[in-house]
Amino acid sequence: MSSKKTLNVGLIGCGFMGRTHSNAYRKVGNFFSLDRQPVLKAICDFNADKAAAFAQQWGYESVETDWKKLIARKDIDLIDICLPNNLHMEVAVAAAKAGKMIICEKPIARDAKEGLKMVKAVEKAGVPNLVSYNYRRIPAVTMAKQLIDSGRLGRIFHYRAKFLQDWTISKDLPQGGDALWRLDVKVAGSGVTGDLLAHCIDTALWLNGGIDSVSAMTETFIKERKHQLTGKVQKVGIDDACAFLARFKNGSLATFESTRYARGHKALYTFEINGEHASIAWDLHDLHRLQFFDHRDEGPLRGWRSIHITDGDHPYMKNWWVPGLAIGYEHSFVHQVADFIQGLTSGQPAGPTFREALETSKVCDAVLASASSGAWVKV
Ligand code: SOE
Repeated sequence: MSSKKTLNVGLIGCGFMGRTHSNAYRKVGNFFSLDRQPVLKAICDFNADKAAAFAQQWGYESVETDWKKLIARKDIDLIDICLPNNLHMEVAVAAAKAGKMIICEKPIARDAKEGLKMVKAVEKAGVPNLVSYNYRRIPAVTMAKQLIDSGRLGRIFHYRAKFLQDWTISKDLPQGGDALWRLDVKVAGSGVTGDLLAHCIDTALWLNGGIDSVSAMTETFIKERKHQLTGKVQKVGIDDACAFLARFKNGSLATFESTRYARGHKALYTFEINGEHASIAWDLHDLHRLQFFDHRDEGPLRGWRSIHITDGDHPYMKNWWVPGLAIGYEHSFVHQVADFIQGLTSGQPAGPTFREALETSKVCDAVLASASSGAWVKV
């Protein structure tokens, strides 16, 4: 048995994200040297059968069906919120008041107004907090951050990002309920803007600094869908697709695009950044590669390099296998937990904290405001 201090986790929500986070808590101590060991103390879900099956599958010690009871438990250090967006604020504010550390799934909340309440609650309570924008922690993306921060690209002129999916094209797909809450505006807050573009915006703010203003357009292609919970055909309130132009505070120009109607694309997140000296490009479908072009490699052999980010001197990689062996999507969540725990130890909190993630929600709000007014909107 390990003599390390424990980090007792109470996770709420047994969906897809509950699985990615649970996997991360289980694996992190095997691969990273940390001074705290996560313990899967309790899983919480409104549905008792679902929670019991999840506890069995992932090795949780106990089950709760009421998140208020979970938060009240003295043996829980960290509340992990893997719930639909409409529940983030209430749960996070209560968890902060109870003095718990919090990891919350993205986006921080349905909008920046709710997000701000969460920021105030965690800052008042002084509890460690993090929003789960996992793509920052894919080694190739972290490497992009290191290259930019080291000045390798020089002045940045352009930022281009896309997140494409195709899973909501069928008009027969209902909205609302279990796995489909992302289609219900009351629950999700928005469609692709808060769900997918939020990832692109988080990465962009991290890599390229703040966004000054945006000009956006959105579309809802299927106007009515049956609601899974009420059984009634109801108006669809989410944005199915969104594209926007942005001006960054550093003077660079950007385009962002997201849709759930790009037939053939399941989760294609890509970005490209063009600087004075060099450009970089990344693609989630080839996530362990970073494309890099350096103008200073002059001569007939100049060209784009495809760097396999799998060596011991690449971010996070020395913790995994031997050089050259790739890792995947789930590892970004393991890195997130490792960084969170290292942040507790060092006193330098891992980001994005709630306050940092609020910036992404402010941009999403500005994008939606611009799409509805047709005007440029300051963030
Ligand atoms: C939506 O399909 C979704 O699961 C998002 O909610 C996630 O944040 C994204 O990483 C993958 O797609």
